Amino acid sequence: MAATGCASNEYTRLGLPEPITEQAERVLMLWQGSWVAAFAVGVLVWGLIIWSVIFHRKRSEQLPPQVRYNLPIEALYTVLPIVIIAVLFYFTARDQTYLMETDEPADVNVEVVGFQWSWQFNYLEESRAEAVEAGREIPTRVFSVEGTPDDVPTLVLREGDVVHFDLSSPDVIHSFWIPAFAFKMDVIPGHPNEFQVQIKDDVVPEGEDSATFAGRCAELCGVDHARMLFNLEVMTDEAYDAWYAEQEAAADAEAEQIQARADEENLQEDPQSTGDQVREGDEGPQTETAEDDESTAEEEAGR
Ligand SMILES: [Cu+2]
Repeated sequence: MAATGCASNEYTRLGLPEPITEQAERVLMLWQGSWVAAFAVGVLVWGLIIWSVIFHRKRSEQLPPQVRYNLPIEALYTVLPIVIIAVLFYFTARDQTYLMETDEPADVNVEVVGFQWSWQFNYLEESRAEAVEAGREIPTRVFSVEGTPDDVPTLVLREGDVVHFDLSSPDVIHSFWIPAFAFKMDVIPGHPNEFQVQIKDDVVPEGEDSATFAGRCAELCGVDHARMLFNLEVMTDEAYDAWYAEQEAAADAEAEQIQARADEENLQEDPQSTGDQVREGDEGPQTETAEDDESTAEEEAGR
């Protein structure tokens, strides 16, 4: 079973989806290893039961010798489960440490914002930890992909990339889950979570630009929880570069537009303030002096 496990087909994966990250590969090994261990224990127990049933059936009316307190057997009953649990614990702890590692320099940093009820993927120049280390409070955002329950967002990643995820939520606890990662992590307001994956090299089928996978929220977070879906699109080098450049250009264009609009509003504001002065002047020479004094007083109080 362990040998066929390496072939990784639908049956040997024992219910897990095909892994698309190195980390998911490790999760699959742990999953299969646990089943092999459980199956071995099962075979032993079933074997002993069958052996007892066949070779120690009731043969006469005579009561068999009554024994109790067989010390070696009692010790075995205690020691064996401890050994089994210790082995499972060792591999679980070892793999958990590996899955939570974030030391490797990432090719891309994505901030995942889970909100009621969709997702926002912010592509960053650096991870949150790197920004804090460099003395900046928040990392610089390159562009952003935001979805709604009706228009599910697509997280785009590149084959072979090390991807760093920073998770955050503005409202309640969500859970960021991509089944093909064999991994999910809670998205908790006020508690920054992070993890990294290495996307495998052979995710996109030969001759195609990308492969699409499902993503969802795995934490009941409110009435529209079931609509918190998203897609993961893993692209080839070329397709990803083109997509990334397009997003960057769109973000730049939008920023320019916002800047232009802000400039326009500033220009409009100036004549407005002149208008106020004109109106004050219209009210007559007596009140003008009084109001001028008042406004000077207000200004000083404001300072
Ligand atoms: Cu949610």
